[in-house]
Amino acid sequence: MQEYKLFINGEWTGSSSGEMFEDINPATLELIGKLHKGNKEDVKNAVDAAQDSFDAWSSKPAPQRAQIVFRAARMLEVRKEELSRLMTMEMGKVLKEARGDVQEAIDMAFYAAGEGRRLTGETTPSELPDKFCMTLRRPIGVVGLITPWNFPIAIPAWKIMPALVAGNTLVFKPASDTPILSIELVKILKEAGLPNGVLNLVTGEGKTVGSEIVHNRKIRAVSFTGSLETGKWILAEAARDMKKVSLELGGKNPIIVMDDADINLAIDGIVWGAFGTTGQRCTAASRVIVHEKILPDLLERLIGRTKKLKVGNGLHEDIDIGPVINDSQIRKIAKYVDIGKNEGAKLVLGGNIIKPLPGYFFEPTIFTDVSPDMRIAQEEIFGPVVSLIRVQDIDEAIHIANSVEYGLSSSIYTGNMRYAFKAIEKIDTGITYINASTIGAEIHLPFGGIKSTGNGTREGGTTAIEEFTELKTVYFDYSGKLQKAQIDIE
Ligand code: UN1
Repeated sequence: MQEYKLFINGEWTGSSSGEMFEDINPATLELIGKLHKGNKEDVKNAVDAAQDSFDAWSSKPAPQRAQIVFRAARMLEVRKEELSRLMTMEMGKVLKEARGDVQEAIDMAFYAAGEGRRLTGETTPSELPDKFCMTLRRPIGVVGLITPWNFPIAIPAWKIMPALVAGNTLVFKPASDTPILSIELVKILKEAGLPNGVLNLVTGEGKTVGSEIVHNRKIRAVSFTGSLETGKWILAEAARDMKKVSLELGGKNPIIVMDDADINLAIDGIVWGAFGTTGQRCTAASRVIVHEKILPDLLERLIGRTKKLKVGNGLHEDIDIGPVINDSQIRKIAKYVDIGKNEGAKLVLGGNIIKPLPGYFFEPTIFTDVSPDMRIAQEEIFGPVVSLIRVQDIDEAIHIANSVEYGLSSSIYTGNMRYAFKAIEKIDTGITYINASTIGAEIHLPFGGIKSTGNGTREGGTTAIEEFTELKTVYFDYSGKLQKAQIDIE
């Protein structure tokens, strides 16, 4: 059985606790690796290594830093198929989606590498003569990264690649359900020429490793993707040291289907949005808000289509839906199905754990007659469960779309431009799709949400660099005399 160590100051290092934890394939329950369980001491060592390497790394010209990321992108391309298979075994998502996940990391690496030759600031005229004004970007310092299991390589890449190009040094804690993909990513970056100490990886529990990352005073920023509960805790704790925090948290993403929509196209989007990645995306479509005129027809066709989906081990190319990540997640999904039934929603398909299979498999599940205030229509389930809500018109649809705590993604199916633009203007989410599902974000556009989904930051796009830099404003006075802004103006 392969054993995986921590990566501190360029060395694979055993954890100081000597303890280990196991990585299980959720489709077969087979053990796929043993990992060192890091603790606070290990994080401190990682932080010290990151701090010691900061000066040299941040002084290296950005295009040269980016060159290392570019080389890593090319290595990821070469290893795409192998990494995708490993991801399906470790995380469970079907092979086609795992390839997409690796591709997203490749895209982000190439994109971030390009930023090495931009990292742009602004120049603007001064209000005074012989004075030059500009802004420039500086790295933040030692940055802590905490990533989830649902995108085992894409989300680490969203954070690591731009953070490195921007000149930061990193302490990285991957999710304990999917650490191996992160370890492979770190190996690639090392091989691509990343100097020792610039990227350090500590596997282990949130309550020790994650907590030390959040509390260590030498860490100046924390980037976290995960649950709302943990996100709130991080924000509150990190505030004590005035750390910069960026959060990507949950979603309760709606698809609105209007009466003029192309129903088959909408069903394609619902099935993909609700059941793709077994519903384990923060962008998953967990609510479908349907115009009453087309609801019966849509429901019948949706049930028909969903029944055809094959659940099983995602390594087999004919499988549509892989397993749920672990035991506690599958129990949580089953609990929400009970909650929905007790609240009076009508379960029209699925609702059960699939028993004869050894792994954590759950039937794709559809509820109808869901009212917007039910818990299944409000809380993030993170599983293959979708709730249908009936509405009479566009205004009611948008009102219900907005009636949740989260604000990540949303979608509307319609041919009517008035409806489409209303949705763009009025839906309170960071992302809105027209005639496409709630998932499918591309890395060169900002990704993130409003309300309880985040704290105002965005990942990807030009905002990827903003997340990992601080601005400096520079006034360069070459007049040779004292000039006072505001006061010297006549
Ligand atoms: C997430 O669910 O955590 O748009 C990220 C998408 C993916 C990213 C999802 N490209 O669904």
